[in-house]
Amino acid sequence: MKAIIISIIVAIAIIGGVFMLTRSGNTGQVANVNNVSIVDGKQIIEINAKGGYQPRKSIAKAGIHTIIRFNTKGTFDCSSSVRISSLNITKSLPQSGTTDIDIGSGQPGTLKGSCGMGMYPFEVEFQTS
Ligand SMILES: [Cu+2]
Repeated sequence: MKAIIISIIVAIAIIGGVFMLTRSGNTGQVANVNNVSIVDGKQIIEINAKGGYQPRKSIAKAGIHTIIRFNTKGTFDCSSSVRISSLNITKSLPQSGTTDIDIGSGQPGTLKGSCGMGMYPFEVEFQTS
């Protein structure tokens, strides 16, 4: 009887562990898939800025007028200062709110950005269909 109870407890612990692992894996994926949308012919890439950038990497379509929308919410760290050097863009974000950065039509390839000091990176991969 004791052995059965112990094996049930062990089984629950294993299932719980697997469940937590899959769940955290899924949330990461959802963030990557759902942050790019096309509204009125414009591509909008949403990135959360707080203690770094989430998602770190976005996949978008090349050749479409694109806006990167930064969301801040109580952001006091230096991720509130965004830099995309290849486009000569530096932008200060408010502590809370949304800030749209118009980057024109995305060129095929990877666009890299970071915080003002360069310690939090993010990138957008523009793919040709
Ligand atoms: Cu920084």
